[in-house]
Amino acid sequence: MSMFCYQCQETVGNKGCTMRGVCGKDENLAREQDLLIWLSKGLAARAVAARKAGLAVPADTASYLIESLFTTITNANFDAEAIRKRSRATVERLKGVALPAGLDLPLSATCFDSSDVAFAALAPTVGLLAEAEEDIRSLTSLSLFGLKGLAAYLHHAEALDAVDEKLDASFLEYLALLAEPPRDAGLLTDLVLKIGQAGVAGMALLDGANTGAYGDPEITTVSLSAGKRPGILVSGHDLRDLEDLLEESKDSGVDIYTHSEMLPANSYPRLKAYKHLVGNYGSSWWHQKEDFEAFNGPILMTTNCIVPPLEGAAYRARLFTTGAAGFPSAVHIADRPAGKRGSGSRKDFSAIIALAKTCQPPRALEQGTVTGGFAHAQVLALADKVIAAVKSGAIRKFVVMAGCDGRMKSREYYTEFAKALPKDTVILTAGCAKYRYNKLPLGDIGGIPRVLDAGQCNDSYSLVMIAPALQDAFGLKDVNELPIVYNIAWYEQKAVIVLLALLSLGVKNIHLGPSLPAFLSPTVVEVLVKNFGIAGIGAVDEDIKAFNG
Ligand code: SF4
Ligand code: SF3
Repeated sequence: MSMFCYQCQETVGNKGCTMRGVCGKDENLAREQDLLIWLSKGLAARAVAARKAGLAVPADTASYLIESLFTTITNANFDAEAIRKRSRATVERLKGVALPAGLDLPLSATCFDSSDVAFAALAPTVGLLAEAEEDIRSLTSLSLFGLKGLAAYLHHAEALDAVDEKLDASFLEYLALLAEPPRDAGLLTDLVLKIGQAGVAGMALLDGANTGAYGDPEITTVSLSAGKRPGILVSGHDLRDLEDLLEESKDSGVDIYTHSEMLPANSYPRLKAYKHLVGNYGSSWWHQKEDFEAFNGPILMTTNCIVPPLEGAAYRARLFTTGAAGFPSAVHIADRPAGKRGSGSRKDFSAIIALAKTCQPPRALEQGTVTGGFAHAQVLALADKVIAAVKSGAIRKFVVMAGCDGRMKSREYYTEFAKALPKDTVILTAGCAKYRYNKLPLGDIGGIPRVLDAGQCNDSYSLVMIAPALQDAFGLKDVNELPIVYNIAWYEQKAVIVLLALLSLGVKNIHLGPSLPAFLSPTVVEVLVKNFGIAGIGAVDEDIKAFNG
């Protein structure tokens, strides 16, 4: 075994990637990530200890660690050198946090040697398997992966100037705990639920940041066809990167298209006001080899999910990354100078715009439109209509089918499931899972589309908000009495924090697929089944019957 990673749904045999990741991560990158995570826990532990002792800690410590964790989520960053650089910077930060002598700290909090020799000796010893006891490893992995998802939300919020110091302090505290976790399943289960609560707060913070900056998403018909001008394709989740690019390219004669998780950007009033944001191109992340090849112009990856391009792929030279995303052969666009949104501080995307002008327009992949913009404000604006439809029996059930898409054949289940749902059912979705059914002709119920797309996985908060609003409207005591069922598709760690957030809110009987996470030990699964009614997925027709039972 030259590496071990089991953080995503595509892990080999639903056990673990031990030679090379299905995602394309090799053993070298896996070790660099293990080391960065280990040092990050150490820096968190040191910072928490220093604060307890009343000593100063650099104000940007949480922000720095949030970006470090985000960098290690599945398909975000394949640049081992960039990760190594970050590990070195973490060691420098460790040295910069003074502590009173005699404190008993974990080794990761006192690692002051960032030489290649020291790192080479450490890296193979600090991965997930360093924890030998299966249930402890399962609970600490669940906590770590939840924190990675939370880090993504907090990082996006911070890009829009939304920071919650209390939440940052909780993030540091929980990460610090993982540096030397308590060997007690009860305490670790509490930690998991606390991370879920922080997840709700983090999602709320990001929701406020997105809607504050760009307005509440509104019902929008998004074109899927290709125009005649050269284009730039923007993928990932970072809205401020998209805004910077839109602003800088507005008079360039180049069109901007969204890809995968950037599709919901088309529904924000202040983003769709840019006339050269012309629509969405292609499908979810794992189709990018075909989509990017056909696009002809430059592609900007603002976050996950990157599929490593093959050596000879023509689009390789057109691939750019920025922020937490990275790929060794791609040009990485540097961070913007410090400065709030609106201050004129922007990333410099001129190289991408210049390249686009030399490229052919995109080749048309499809025609038609999709409709989005059903975040909480828009759904609640339709509340009277929705409630009347439920009361009249026109809508009998809502099915939350949020989450991720992925390449596994077993995910065809979600297309078949959406097709087989009774016609009086409405799908609430968020995340790239939607691409399994958002282009199907599923129709509407009295003008309410049968697929209500709340946005990115980052917008899952909308789904969290809609349930209590309906609960109030129907005067129900328990959110679990609502005609809402949950059939969630997961792939990477942002889906983990969404799951923990839902559990912390008391949502029960969530179905999770296409497979249960490999990092859940049989005992942890047993606890989740007993306390929360968590289940996997089965055959489409049986699941439809069970959901409607
Ligand atoms: Fe394997 Fe997923 Fe880890 Fe990649 S991220 S190495 S596919 S478990
Ligand atoms: Fe998708 Fe990667 Fe999770 Fe944002 S883009 S939902 S998988």
